[in-house]
Amino acid sequence: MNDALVKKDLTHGAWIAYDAQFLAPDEADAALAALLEELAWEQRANVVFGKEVVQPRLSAWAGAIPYRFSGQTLEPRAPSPTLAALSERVVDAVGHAFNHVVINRYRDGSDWIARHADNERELGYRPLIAALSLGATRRFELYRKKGRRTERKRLTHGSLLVMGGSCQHTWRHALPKDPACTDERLNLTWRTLHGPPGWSRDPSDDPNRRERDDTPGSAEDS
Ligand SMILES: O=C(O)CCC(=O)C(=O)O
Repeated sequence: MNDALVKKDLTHGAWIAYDAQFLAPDEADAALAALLEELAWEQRANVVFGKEVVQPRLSAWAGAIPYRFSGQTLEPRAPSPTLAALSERVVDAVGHAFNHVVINRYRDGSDWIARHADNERELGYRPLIAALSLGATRRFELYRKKGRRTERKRLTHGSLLVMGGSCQHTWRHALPKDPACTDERLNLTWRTLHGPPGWSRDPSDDPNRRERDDTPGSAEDS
């Protein structure tokens, strides 16, 4: 990871790293305008207990492998030119071979994403997730799965946040509504899919259970 990404340890081997100025303001402005224009935006639905629930945001994506989460599948899609260029920069900065990106478009503060973890088996053990924010500043929250520990971060235009270690197994994250926010925001999250939906290196091994049971905590962890 490059030095501009400042790392902070959470609990139980989870960490985040943040670079507020990953893109210069003019680069971030240009990327935002280009992505709004280039991408094919959809309002998709999750399937929860057999019922379709329309997502409170728009989305787009790119990757050569289908990605299934929340009861829906994102079929393979080629990246737009701006997305391809941003992917190269993120791969370089983080030093990790990401191969899939999901873009969430929050039209204003009434769009949001609920608490969840990016922990599908095909993301493997301790996945790295890199998230670029463009547009309005919004409050991002992380919550320890057990206990009450919370971490809040204001994600600004052009910033890059990386989540790593056990973060997707021992913590959840969300972008809550913000009634005061009237502007649009894009968030691009890069991941590495090791295989198609349901892939696992060892089908008897559930990384989420392994982390819950085995991850040592320090005296300050809750
Ligand atoms: O918009 C954000 O900052 C969070 C997005 C997110 O959690 C996700 O795409 O999994």
